[in-house]
Amino acid sequence: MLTQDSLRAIARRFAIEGNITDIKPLGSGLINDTLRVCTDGKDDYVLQRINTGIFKDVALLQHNIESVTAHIRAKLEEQGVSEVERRVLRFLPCPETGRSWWEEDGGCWRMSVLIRDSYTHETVDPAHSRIAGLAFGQFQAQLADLPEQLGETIPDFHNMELRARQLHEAVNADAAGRMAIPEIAALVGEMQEWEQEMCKAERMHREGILPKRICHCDTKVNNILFDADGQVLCVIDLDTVMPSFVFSDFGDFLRTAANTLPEDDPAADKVDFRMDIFEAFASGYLESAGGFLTKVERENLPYAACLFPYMQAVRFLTDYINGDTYYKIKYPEHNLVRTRNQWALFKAALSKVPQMKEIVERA
Ligand code: GN1
Ligand code: MG
Repeated sequence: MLTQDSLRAIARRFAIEGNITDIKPLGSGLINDTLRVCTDGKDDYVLQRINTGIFKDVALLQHNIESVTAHIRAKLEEQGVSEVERRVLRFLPCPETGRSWWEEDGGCWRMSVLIRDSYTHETVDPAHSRIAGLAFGQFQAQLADLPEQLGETIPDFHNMELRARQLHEAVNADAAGRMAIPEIAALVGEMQEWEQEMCKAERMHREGILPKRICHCDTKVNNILFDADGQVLCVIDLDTVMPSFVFSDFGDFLRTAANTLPEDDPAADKVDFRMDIFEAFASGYLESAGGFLTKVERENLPYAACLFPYMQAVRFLTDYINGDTYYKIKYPEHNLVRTRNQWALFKAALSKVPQMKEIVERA
């Protein structure tokens, strides 16, 4: 990381108000570096170093984010919603370039206003899951009439066929020599048994029976800001907002919220898939998204709940086999521990599909 002085110099490239009093780490993302810029003025700010190894087209990334936030802001204003500034992110321009990002020494930075008195949570109870379901369904509904075209900031991000192919490539290259570990070879084998079934979304899309819509694509629990009363303020972490199947948002929320443990907890034998969380989230989501979902989308929500633990297990294992080149890790086996956890979650979810189907039909 850079020194305070260089960070402050970067922060001052943006149109912030007040004097900077401190800059310190914020949040727990696995991709970008996120900092809180404290000031003596009205607002604090969030400064992020964009991971350009992963988000290769920053202009496209920021175009998406600017279109989405402007569209949501306009809708909220039109609806006369109070405290609009707390319900949608605001990115700051750099006066020198007029752009919403700053490039320096190979780094690419952006800045948004920190939403005061907001909280993120790593876990949720059923009541909050319902609220989150309403929020993500509403987010998709709000973006249904976005006039701009959004590009894919990471092409084929949630395309399971691509993720499966990347696993095969990692296995063949065996860059870190990890295929010699019996557990790894066994996990790869087990994952391949489910590959065809899990790739069914792409097949349905090719058959023309499954649309893409604008989705958030990273609906982890900790990407929602709540206020002190537990009401949803706004959805954050907009890097991956792009056209995708609605399964992305439904499945990725449950992947984090319905797991009895955090995604990197080593006690994989204690991982379970919480049906109370599923039921609450599905009821909220179907209430706000039910109006536009097709029959195929609706019927496949239980599949989505299995697909995301599966996809994440495949992605973590791929990264482990590649020698940990994508996700930030805190210790050498971190990606393997994550894989075991997500694989256990996938199996737990699979065993509950009949119950999930009943819940969706009833809702
Ligand atoms: C990454 O950076 P973060 O933690 O919000 C990843 C998601 C994964 C997640 C796993 C761009 O999100 O897709 O689900 O880690 N984002 C990207 O925790 O790959
Ligand atoms: Mg995040």
